[in-house]
Amino acid sequence: MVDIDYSVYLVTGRELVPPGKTYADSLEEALQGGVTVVQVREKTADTGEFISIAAQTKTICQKYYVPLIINDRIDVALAVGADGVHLGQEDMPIAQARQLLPSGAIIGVSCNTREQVEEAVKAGADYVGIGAVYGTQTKSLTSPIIGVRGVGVRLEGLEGTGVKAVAIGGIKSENLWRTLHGSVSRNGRALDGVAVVSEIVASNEPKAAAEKLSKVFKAFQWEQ
Ligand code: TZP
Ligand code: MG
Repeated sequence: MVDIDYSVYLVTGRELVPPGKTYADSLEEALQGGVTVVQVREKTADTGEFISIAAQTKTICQKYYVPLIINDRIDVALAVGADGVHLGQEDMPIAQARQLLPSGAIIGVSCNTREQVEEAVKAGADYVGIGAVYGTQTKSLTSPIIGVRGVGVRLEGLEGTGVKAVAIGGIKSENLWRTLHGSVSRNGRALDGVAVVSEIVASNEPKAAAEKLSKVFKAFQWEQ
């Protein structure tokens, strides 16, 4: 199986796309700027709409050889032949999702606590989404904000495993450097990527926004 590059992980938010830009244009510009994974997150669409947005997203992602992940919905992932799913703590357990998805499918899990990270590892997740790191306008949070040190503590739960980690929640190019540095665990485990919604989607220049994130991430990796 190919190694996934999680470095600049875009989570969609169609309602945040600025007026005058379409969802498809915004997404394509973001991919041109260096987004490496796309997750379609749809909290308001009905199933039919969700499938059609996911299918449209897949067509665009394929042009850039970027994997497509579907938030919450195994059925939507199967319907469009996505590369994987992202599950919340309240969604289907990983073991069941694995049984339904084709072999090699990517499964990611949202984790707020270190215990949740350890559970996700045991259950066979491919990656964890750790957060929220900072406050965010994009989602009304139901779990505590953990801060960069909090991310580091959760990364300790991944040491010695092949499970990847991205951080999410309020990440911007302005805070990316300190987010990456401040979250390295005591034993040197670092993030594999950062997931953002508004920093890219709400931008009038999604390409430049993605480029900035990508550049900072590459500089960080170079140092590791
Ligand atoms: N999960 C935790 S925070 C968040 C999600 C989906 C939203 C992050 O959005 P933004 O705009 O990057 O802060
Ligand atoms: Mg969910």
